[in-house]
Amino acid sequence: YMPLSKHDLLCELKNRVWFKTLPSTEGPFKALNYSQLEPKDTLYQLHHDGFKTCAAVMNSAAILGSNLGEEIDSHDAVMRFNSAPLSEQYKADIGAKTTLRLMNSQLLANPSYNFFTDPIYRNITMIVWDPAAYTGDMQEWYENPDANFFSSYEKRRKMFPQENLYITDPRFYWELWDVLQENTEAMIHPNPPSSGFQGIAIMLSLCNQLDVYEFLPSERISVKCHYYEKWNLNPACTLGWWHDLRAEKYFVLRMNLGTKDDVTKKGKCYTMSNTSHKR
Ligand code: NCC
Repeated sequence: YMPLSKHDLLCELKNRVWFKTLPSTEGPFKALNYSQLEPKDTLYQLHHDGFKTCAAVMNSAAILGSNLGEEIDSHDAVMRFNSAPLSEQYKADIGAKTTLRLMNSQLLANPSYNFFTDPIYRNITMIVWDPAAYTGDMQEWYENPDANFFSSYEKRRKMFPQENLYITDPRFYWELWDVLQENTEAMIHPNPPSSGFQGIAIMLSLCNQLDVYEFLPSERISVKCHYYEKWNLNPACTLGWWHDLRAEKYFVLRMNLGTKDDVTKKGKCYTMSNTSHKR
């Protein structure tokens, strides 16, 4: 085990981890005619010029009191995660702009998230992922996803054909997992990386500069889980359990080109990607 330099870690992510959406011409998705159903443009056709500056904003409660809203909104593109709300009461700390939203499949499968009615899921690019087996059997996955989201996807695509809603090809996050494991001294859990870490990898393929907020916890770190849930107290939200967040966060810290002060005061890490890929 030889720790890589900042630059080499970033190169590993850029060269070995390729974000891709569902192969609509493979297995069950071919039979189901998903190529008719999926958005006309791929994610990289849609955002073909890439972005100069991007922000990825985690759902951590530690962002409360940060007053980073304006700074976050000043980026060309902002990625948010899962059900992260955008109401007026949080605006000063988290901003109001969303360009992309990365969601796990629970958001579509469980009606309590109001995926079909909540305006936070409108007029933005959305990507949904579901934990599939490492072996990558698409038929098995379609028949037995972790959360039953395929029917919601199909319904939503028919409802809003103009919308840009994508499903992640599981091979993407397993490639990311491989790179994470190879660059972590200990064995990590054999589960897909968290939405935040997946989002960082996606944004690095779209952005020249990426600022990540409250993935590396700031000095506002607490047992509170999300900025939008007062009584969800659980240190595992920040430190990890099902997802190996410690490995993910240490990886991001090792790529960080910003100052120590930005991490402690703002919970901010930054990376430069120079070449945004056109795929
Ligand atoms: O909590 P979650 O994560 O939605 O968070 C999105 C990203 O922010 C990071 N985070 C969050 C809170 C915190 N205190 N510190 C953080 O660093 C997370 O690590 C994550 O990268 C997920 O990754 O999809 C996850 O989703 C939730 C849950 O499904 C959704 O919030 C919808 O309710 C999972 N929690 C549970 O299933 C109970 C979580 O394990 C992973």
